[in-house]
Amino acid sequence: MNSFDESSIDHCLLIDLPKLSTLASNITIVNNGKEIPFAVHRVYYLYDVPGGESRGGHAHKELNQVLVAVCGSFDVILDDGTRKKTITLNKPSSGLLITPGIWRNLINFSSGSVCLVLVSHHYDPDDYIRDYMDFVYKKKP
Ligand code: T46
Repeated sequence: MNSFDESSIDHCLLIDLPKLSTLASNITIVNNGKEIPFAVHRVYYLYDVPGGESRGGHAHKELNQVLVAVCGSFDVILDDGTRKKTITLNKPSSGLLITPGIWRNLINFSSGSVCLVLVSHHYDPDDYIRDYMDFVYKKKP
C-alpha cells in the first residue's frame, strides 16, 4: 500500500464489490484480503447527515479506508496537495479506496444516504491531520 508521502489521487481507486442477485434482492459480500487490499480492523458508518452538511475535512497519516454508499449517494473530493478529483459514490457494489496522505471532503449527501467505511486501523486521533496548510506542507517533497 502507498505511504503518506508517495500517495496521490491516482492511488484512490474504485473497487468493484461482488453483487449476487436473487429473485428478491441483491447481496454484496466483502472479504478481508480479497476485495479489500488491507486487513479490516474497524467498521463505521455515517448516516443522518443533514442536507448541505459535509464530513471529512482531514487527511490520515497511515490509515487506509474503503468507502461504500450502501444507501443513497454522496460525492468525495480527493486532494493529494497537488491535484484534486471528485468521485460520486451511488452504488452499494462499489467501494472507493482512500490511501494515507489524501485530504478528503464528503459532500452532497442525498437524503437517507449511508456511508459505510472499512478501515485498516483502530481509531487514533493522532492519525488525523485536520489543518489543510499543515497537510500541504507535509506533502511537499
Ligand atoms: C473519514 C471520514 C470519511 C470515534 O470516536 N471513533 C471513530 O472510529 C470515528 C470514525 C470517529 N469517532 C469520533 C471522533 C469525533 O468526536 O466521532 C466524532 C466524529 O468524527 P469525525 O469528525 O472524524 O467524523 P467525519 O465524518 O468527519 O470523519 C470520519 C472519519 O473520522 C474519517 O476517518 O475519513 O469519516
